[in-house]
Amino acid sequence: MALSYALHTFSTLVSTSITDNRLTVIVSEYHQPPPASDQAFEPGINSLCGLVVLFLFSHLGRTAAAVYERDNIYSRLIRVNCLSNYIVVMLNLTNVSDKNVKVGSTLLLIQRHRTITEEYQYDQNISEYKYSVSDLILTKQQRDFYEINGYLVVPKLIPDYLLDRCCNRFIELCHGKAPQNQITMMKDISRMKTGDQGEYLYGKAQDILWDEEFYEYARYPKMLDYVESFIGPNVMGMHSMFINKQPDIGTNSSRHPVHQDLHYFPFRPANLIVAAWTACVPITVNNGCLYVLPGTHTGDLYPHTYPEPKDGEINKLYHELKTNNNNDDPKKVFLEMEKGDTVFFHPLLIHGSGINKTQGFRKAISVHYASSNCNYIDVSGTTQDNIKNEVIDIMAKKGITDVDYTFIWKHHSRLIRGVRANL
Ligand SMILES: O=C(O)CCC(=O)C(=O)O
Repeated sequence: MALSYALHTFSTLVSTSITDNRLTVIVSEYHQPPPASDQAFEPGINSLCGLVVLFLFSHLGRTAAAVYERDNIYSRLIRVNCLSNYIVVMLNLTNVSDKNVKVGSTLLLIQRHRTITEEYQYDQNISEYKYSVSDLILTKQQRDFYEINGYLVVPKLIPDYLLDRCCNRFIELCHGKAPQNQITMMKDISRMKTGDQGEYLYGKAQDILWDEEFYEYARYPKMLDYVESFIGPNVMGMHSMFINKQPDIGTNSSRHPVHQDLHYFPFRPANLIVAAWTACVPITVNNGCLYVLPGTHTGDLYPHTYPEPKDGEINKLYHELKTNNNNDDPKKVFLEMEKGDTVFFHPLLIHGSGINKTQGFRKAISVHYASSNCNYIDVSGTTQDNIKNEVIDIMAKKGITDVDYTFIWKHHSRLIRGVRANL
């Protein structure tokens, strides 16, 4: 059926709205007789008038809907799909007075509500998507941008109240007022020497997925819709942290040197892994925003090691790309973000963050998601050997010996959506 005709079929689209996972569509005045050339359409009735209200639940792209009928139209939902910038709703219409009389199938195209700004430029025509699996929630512009650049900023994705709860939980943890359970509290190397306490001492809370406050962030449905678009429906949280970048005391320890996250991960394929990183406060170049090198996700995983001491003090496990001459790279893009803005990025994307030159705390929260269809790999003898051995040594110092690297990952990870497969 020609789309133009399909659009014609419902002559008036009264309104559409999307809240969370619910799409409400109100259409009225179904009255167009079908064109004679359309063989698929068996009219039965020449003119129908009425009002159809659809409530589509769950995730767009999957069929799950309740259809409300009014007047003389009985409508049954056949399919809902996302196509480029449109939501496509396919209905089967029947005369309500005689449900056996088939009126016909109808395609309804609804311009997608743009929750995302349209400012992203994309100047390449992508014929085959490699770094994302579906357009469940992504517009074409967003998907193309991620494919080309390896990252995507979604403005205001996470609500303030949720981030405030995470910030409060971090402060409670800093003061021993919340159960630590699986969480590791990481101290800033420079602040350890000054005898600071609380928020001034702790730079990070790691492995936070089993804390119910932080978990609300990790499982936020709209964020998972984005994650699912990148890696598919079986979503595991593999690595998680709340990052508190303290004011730098002149040692540069607040920087995060340039690196690729895949260096840390003993699972593949890389394309089924994505990071989500959300600003909990306004983040600028001045307080040490993230920077990225667009397009580097299409390259290899490079060797990493600790930076030179001359570059300043460095926190534990903060490895740097060995061939680090990227600091003055003209392609470097600084991601200044508002509270709630979220950047998704590929694990091969080269990135880092700057020094906090302000007197405030730069706070962010992040989860690395992977498809549970990924597989663990043995990184022995690869460029990842050094990080594996270092993590195993840290565990041994805590009294946990005879465990392999994958055990540690299995222990901290959590299934968040879909089913658990290999990880
Ligand atoms: O939050 C930051 O400053 C850096 C985070 C980062 O680079 C990472 O988690 O890979």
